[in-house]
Amino acid sequence: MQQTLAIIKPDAVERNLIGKIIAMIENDNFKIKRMKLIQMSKNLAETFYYVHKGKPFYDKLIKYMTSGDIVALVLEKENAVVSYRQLIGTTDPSTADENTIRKLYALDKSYNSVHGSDSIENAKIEISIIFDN
Ligand code: IDP
Ligand code: MG
Repeated sequence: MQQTLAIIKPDAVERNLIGKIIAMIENDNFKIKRMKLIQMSKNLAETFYYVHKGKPFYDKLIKYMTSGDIVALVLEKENAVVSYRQLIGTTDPSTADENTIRKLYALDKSYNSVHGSDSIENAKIEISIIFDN
């Protein structure tokens, strides 16, 4: 069984979408192995998004991810990393497939409601950043 890290981002928590998003995750047969609601510190957000440091959207991203509560989840399923990326859709909701979380709920490419790990290796790193702190 593979694991991936999911985050319900501040824009979605603020709009009371935790339940709807978790229902989509469970309906897609993921098992929730760990879950917590926190507000990310600047330090934690910078550690989590270190790969994006220097990109034009980096400062806005850190501000967004620390702006309110998030829900972090460790999800388990066969092929969890790819399967959850399919469930969330593309980064920009305007190009996301119908019935994906981002198509349904994301506001735009910046405030896109959810995070999902992009590889097995990054899933392990991200789970430890969020849950070993
Ligand atoms: P992903 O979340 O689909 O893996 P990444 O490229 O890893 O997308 O970017 C991380 C996050 O940074 C995105 O989810 C989004 O919140 C933000 N982001 C990415 N690209 C842009 C952009 O071009 N403009 C503004 N924000 C962006
Ligand atoms: Mg990414």
